[in-house]
Amino acid sequence: MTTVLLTGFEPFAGDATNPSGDAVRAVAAGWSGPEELIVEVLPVTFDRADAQLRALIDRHRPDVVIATGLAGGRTQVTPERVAINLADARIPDNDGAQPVDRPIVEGAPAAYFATVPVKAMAAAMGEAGVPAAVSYSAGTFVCNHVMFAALHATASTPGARAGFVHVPYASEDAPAGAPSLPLDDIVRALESAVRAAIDVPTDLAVSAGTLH
Ligand code: PCA
Repeated sequence: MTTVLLTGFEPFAGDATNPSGDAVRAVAAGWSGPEELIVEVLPVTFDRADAQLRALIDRHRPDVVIATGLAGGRTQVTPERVAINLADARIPDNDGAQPVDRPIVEGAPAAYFATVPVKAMAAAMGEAGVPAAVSYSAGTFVCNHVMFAALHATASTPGARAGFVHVPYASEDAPAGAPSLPLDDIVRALESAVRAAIDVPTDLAVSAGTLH
């Protein structure tokens, strides 16, 4: 039986909601299998999110891990191509921690590429009618940290895949003037992304690159 771990985040930076946490709960509510879907909402703290994610991976041994988080200001749903081994926090996390220039895992590679098929995921989200594009930076805050931790934890498990999807604000809760998508669209996009991550064995051989 294929097991999928899908995570979102609790609110942070003074926001009342986080669309990633709301969306993964909705994906769980509508999931009809046949794969086993484990859904969890992680705290926005470097240390506790890392520990919780590793414990979930140890306990469930998922075949596919997809973590998700909010990238306020983005206009599209964005599968991330790369996680870097660096924590450099512009704002404190929800425990007040604000690491600067700290490796996530001492001695680990400088970066990991996503092992889920990011181009196929973006294409699947587009086909579901939701604007989507591959992103080449997950930032240096808790989302990048969790993506790096997921890739590090699954690096030596043959066949295991891991990745991260950043979502825009949900229209229902977006700050005035911020780009957003209806929460239903974010939910549909994540369902399509999870499905592609399970079903597509080799990523699309098309460019999803950027000039800057
Ligand atoms: N977004 C933040 C952390 C939690 C979240 O939802 C980030 O992009 O790092």
